[in-house]
Amino acid sequence: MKYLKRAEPQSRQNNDDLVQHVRKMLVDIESNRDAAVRHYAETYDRWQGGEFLVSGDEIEAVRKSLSPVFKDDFAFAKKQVVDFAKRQRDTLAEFEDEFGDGIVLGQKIIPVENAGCYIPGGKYPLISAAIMSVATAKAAGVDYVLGAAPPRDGKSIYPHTLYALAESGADEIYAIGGVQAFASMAYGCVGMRPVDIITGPGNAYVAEAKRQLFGMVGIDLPAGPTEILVIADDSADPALVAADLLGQAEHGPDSPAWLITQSTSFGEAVAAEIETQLVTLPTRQVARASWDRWGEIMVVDSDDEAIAVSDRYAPEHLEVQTARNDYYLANLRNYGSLFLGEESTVAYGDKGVGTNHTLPTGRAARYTGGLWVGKFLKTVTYQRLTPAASRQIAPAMGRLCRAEGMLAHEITADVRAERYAEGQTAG
Ligand code: HSO
Ligand code: ZN
Repeated sequence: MKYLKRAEPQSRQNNDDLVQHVRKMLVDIESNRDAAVRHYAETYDRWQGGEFLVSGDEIEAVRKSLSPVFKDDFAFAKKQVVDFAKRQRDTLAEFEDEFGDGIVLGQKIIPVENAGCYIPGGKYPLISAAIMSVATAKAAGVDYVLGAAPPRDGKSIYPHTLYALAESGADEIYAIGGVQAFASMAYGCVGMRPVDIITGPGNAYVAEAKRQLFGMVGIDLPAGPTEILVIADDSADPALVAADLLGQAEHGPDSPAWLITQSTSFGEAVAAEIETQLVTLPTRQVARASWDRWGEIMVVDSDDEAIAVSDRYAPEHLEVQTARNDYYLANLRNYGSLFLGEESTVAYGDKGVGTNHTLPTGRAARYTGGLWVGKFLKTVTYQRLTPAASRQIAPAMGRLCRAEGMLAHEITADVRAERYAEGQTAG
C-alpha cells in the first residue's frame, strides 16, 4: 500500500485534567443533587429558566410553528428508522426447549424499563439523533424514555430538536445539557426518573461522563468524532466520492475521511476534486481543517488488500463504489454501517434512510455494531427441571462444586440428590 495523502502525525493528548474535572462534577451532583445540577446548568448552559422539564404548551407551540414540509420529511425519516428497528427486533427470538430429559432451558427478551436519550447542541442541532435513540428505544418497548437537549440562549431547546424528541415518543423532555444532563439522568435529579441506560453523543466531557457512569447505568456506545472511509475504483465518479468525503469532514475539525483505491489516477482525481469543491463549500472552514489534518488517500494492489486495510481502520461509515460491491459485502468484517454503490451515501444513513446513525468510532467497529433495538433489550435466561432431572445432574454438578472448593455450593446439589432420590417424594 502507498499513500497519496497521509494524515498529519497526531500528538498524544493527556486527558487527566478532563477525567478529573468530570469526576468532580459527578461526585458533586451525586451528593448535592439539584443544587449542583442547577449550578452547572447556569455556568455551562447559561440556564435562566425555572423548571428543566419542558411543558406540554411549549411543545404544542413548536408543533404549530414548524413547516409542513419539515414535518413530512421528519415523518418519512422516522417511519424508515422505526420500520427497520422493528424488523431487527423481530429477528430476536424467545425460546424454551428441552436440553436433556427433564431439563428445560429458555431465553426471554425483556426491554429496559427507563432510558435517557441525549441530543447534543454543538455546531449543528442533530434533529435526526432524536429519532435514532428515542424512537429506537420506543420500538424496543422501553416504558419510559426521557429526552434531553441543551437549551439555546439559556432558555429553550432548538425548536426542531424539541419537535423531533416529542414526535419520536419521548415521555418527558428536559432542557439540560452536557455532563449535568447525563448525571441527572443517571442519578434522577431535577424531577427525572433515574434511568437504566443513557444514550447519545456529545463533546469530550460528555463522552468521559458516560464512561465514568457506565456500570451504574448502561450506555449505548463510546461515540467519538465521526469517520468515513470510501473504497472506490475507476468505475466510480471522483466528484461524488469527493463530495461524500467532505460530507462527513464538515462535522468537525477532528473528523477523518479516508479513501482506498487501486488506481493512482483515480486517487489523484479525487484529491483534485476535493480542492475544487472546498473553494465553494459553505462549511469549508471546518471541512478544510479536517481534510488537511486527517484526510488520507491510499493506493492498494487488490480488492483483498483494500478489505484488509479497511478492516484495520474499522471505520464508522464505509462506502463501497466498485464493480465488485457484492464481493466487498461478503468479505468486509469491521465497519459500523456499509453504503453499497454510488446511489447510497452516508448522509442518507445520517438523516433517516432507516439504519441507525449512532455507530462505533475509533476502531470500536472491531467489537460492536451501532445503536439498535437490541441495545435497549436484555436477553435473559431461565431454567426449570423435573425432580428426576434434578436428581440426575446433582452428582456431576456437586463434584464440579467440590473441584473448585465451593462446599456450600456442593451442598445445594447434594440436598437435591437426596430429596429426589428414587422412591422419595418431593416435599
Ligand atoms: N454522521 C453522524 C450522524 C449525523 N450526521 C447526523 C449528520 N447528522 C454520526 O454517525
Ligand atoms: Zn454525518
